[in-house]
Amino acid sequence: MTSDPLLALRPWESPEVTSWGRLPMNAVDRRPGALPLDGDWRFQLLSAPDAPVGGDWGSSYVPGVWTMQGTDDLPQYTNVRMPFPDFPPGSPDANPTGVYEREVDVPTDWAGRRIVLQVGAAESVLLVHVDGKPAGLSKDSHLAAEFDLTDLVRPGERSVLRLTVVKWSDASHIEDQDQWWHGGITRSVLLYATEPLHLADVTVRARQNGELRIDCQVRDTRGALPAGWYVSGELEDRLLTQDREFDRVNIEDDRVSDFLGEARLHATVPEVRTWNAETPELYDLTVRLHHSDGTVADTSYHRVGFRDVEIVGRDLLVNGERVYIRGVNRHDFHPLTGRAVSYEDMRADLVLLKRFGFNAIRTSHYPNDPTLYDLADELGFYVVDEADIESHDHAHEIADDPRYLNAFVDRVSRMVLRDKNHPSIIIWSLGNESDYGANHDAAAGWVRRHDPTRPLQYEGAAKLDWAATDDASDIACPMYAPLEDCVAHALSGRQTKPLIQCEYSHAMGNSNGTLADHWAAIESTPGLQGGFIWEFWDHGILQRVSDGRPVGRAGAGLYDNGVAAPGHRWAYGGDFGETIHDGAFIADGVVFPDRTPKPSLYEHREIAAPVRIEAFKHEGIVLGNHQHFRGLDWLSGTWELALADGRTLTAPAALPDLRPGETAAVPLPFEVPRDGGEVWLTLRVTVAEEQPWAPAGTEVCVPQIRLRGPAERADTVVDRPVEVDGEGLLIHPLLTVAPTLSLWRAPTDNDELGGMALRWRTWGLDSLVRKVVSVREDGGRVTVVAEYAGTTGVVRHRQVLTPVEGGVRIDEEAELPAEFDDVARVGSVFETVPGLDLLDWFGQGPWESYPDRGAGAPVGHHSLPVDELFTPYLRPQESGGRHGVRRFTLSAPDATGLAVELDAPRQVSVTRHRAADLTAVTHHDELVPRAGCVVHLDAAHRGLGTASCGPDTFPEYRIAAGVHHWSWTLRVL
Ligand code: IPT
Repeated sequence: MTSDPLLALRPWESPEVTSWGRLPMNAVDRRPGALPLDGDWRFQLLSAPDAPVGGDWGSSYVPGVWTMQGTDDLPQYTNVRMPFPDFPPGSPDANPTGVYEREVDVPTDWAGRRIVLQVGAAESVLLVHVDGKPAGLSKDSHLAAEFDLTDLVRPGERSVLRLTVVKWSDASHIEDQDQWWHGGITRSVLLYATEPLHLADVTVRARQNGELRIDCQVRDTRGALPAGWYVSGELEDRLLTQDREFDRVNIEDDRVSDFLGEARLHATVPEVRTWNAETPELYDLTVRLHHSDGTVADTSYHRVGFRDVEIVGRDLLVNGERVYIRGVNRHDFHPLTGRAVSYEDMRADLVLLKRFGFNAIRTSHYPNDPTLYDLADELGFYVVDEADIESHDHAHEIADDPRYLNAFVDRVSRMVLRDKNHPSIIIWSLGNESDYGANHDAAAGWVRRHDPTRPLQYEGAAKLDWAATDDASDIACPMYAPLEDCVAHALSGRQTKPLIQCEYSHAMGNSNGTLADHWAAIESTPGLQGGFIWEFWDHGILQRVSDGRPVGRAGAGLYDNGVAAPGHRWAYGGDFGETIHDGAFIADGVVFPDRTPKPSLYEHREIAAPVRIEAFKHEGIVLGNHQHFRGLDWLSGTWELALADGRTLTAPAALPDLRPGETAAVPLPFEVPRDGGEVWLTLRVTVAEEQPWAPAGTEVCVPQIRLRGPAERADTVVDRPVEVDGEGLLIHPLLTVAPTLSLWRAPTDNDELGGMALRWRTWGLDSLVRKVVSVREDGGRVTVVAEYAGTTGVVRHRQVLTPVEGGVRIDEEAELPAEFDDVARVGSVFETVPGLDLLDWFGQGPWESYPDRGAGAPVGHHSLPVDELFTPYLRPQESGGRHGVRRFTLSAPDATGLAVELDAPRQVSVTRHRAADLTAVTHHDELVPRAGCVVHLDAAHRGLGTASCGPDTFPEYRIAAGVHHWSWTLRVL
């Protein structure tokens, strides 16, 4: 038995105990005067919370997790499964417990003041001791805990502060989010002081019509409140001095009991500049608590956004507008720290999201650092603020378990108490993947009473019936629902509430197929309002390959452009020797672990385009403003006309003055040549006036329209034999491997987890055996018939090689038996000699694109070094494709090389890797690039879909059995 009362409670296995000695959560924001306690602390890792603390101290950086700082307790990744077998509320006996200690010199001038310790976040149980005396206890790994240390420290003296952090607990069972497990202190620690008379809470409500209401709670730690205290507010000097209405801001209605003072300030701001995600106007507000003589006792700073959120019928409205929710799920993640994120990190995340057209964030699956919401207010995002509750593995048992009731209400209410003043937060979420039970209803009841100004959502409640009106969700917020189900619901006449998917379009590996189809449906179906892509990050941890350890904070600069430096890799589940793990399922974001955008982000950017080309009409190009609140004045444009002959003409574009929803025709600045093949018009839209998230010149979108279709392809057949070998394979000076049939791609994560890859392997598509049937020569022309045998079927393939001016035309036909329905690709693959390192193409680009993910890649003339075509997905897979390619050249620096012309826009990829090279390895760093190029050109290529978690690609992007034709011409440059 321990004599320490904090340990005697065994709080790590007592879900009823959520805190002891912790101050109530509040939204008071005092900036100056705090004593930061971040930095290196003395540290030791115990094997269990009740193991004795020894004398052997190392050190650990705060904020940070010890799992990334050189201990033997390493990161572990599991999704649904708990990493230990104990049933809730149990935890394993082997329970890493970090003891952090440091001295604190309490400032002399804090004498007589109330002294508060704030621990930003610790996972999962925090115990606080000061000079060996217990000071408090807290749970909830993603909210701050504050403790009143006034009676435990002495101003002018030094105290020893000890923070003990227990990794596994009853709370772990409700923090079973799909991410790495760590242990440590992930947000800043600080000490601050106030007068005993202080602001206990401030609630700001600011409405679209300019009404401002500020409710203050006042307390005095000495007991009864002193007589005569009052509160004042200052909303930007200009308004205070200029606006008579506002001048009267004062205590209008103060109800004072002996120990809890309540005061309300009122004002109406005339001609208020309202807040929305496009124009996030904020007003500085300072709230002051005064002594009776007017001196200031306490101050709280706020940035106020005037806006309304409401649900009317089945629409979620912001300031009366039905806004589209172009959202993403974001975790706190960093490849070097694991979970601790700095202001700069959070800002960089949000800036990037703005640049790629996102306007909403779900804080999956826990409250974020308060700074994130400040940034969302400032940069303009609609936020779904989610409570730290996910009991995925034992969801059903916990949702109704009364022992966890307190924890549910505690976590939800503390989030709301902390974050209620942020205009960016438009919806509260009760958590994630925790089934639905009485504990949720209890938390929902608390929120609805405390903050009736925002809707509440919870996927677990809404999923039972999207139309239910008596559950804990005001929004139908399914995850990964088939698009047709969403559309059917919206058209059913049964819809009662907004339908906004809390997760959709799973971004694992090469993914996000059909995103444009989703948005076409959303924008054309009343009742559908958007959703949140899963997810922002690939959570790859930077790992040294030699010893398998996380590199940690010293790793800055050891990665570039999505790729880890030699000797390093992005670790995913299993890479730290974990036996229980969920592999690469943790690498499912739209950015790489170093925040490099994946190609799918360009797709999203285009889908979210604020200005679009609606049509080409006789009076000109019709442009439309697709924003909700802004004009086009912050944008500028350049027209580009891509001609099939290789030229691109440009001209400045004057964007019309359009209000949201309006369209107007503008004259076409070019003469379109009468003939000469395809003509594509692109409007390159950039930021004209610097935005807080983008300098002038930043590209915003590239809407495009085809002005004329392709010309007939004409080859002149010449009298020259085509050379083939005894197997009927083309002999060509620039090819090291002759063109053969390919039906296989290195499976994407979607192919693997969706079961397609297994089917393809079972059919033997990864190892087709070619057998030549006949080689017939007819003049210079050669016809080769071959059979490609899999394990369950045979494909008959015919290649007609015709000598044409400058090269050879290859007409191909493949007949897929009925069993080979829905294959990865049907096309040709060949390999080139080394040295052809530059790809120039006319087709979609420059980004990687696929049949169901091509909206962000306009048709034009593009050029990239071959080494830059490949996308380094963490687990190697099909990558680097370009859709809609009409022709390309592969050339050496001296402009020699080969040219390919295709019969129709086709999927083409040029990489350094065979499909078999990609499937043979598990991490990108193991790939050895080939010297030549591996070229695929496909008659048909299967869409990407999102089947690793959610719907597969649509039938129109799958490949049917039967006969496929394609034709291409190979020339020497
Ligand atoms: C869903 C989770 O909410 C999310 O955290 C993540 O795991 C995502 O899926 C997949 O990456 S839960 C899933 C079982 C539908």
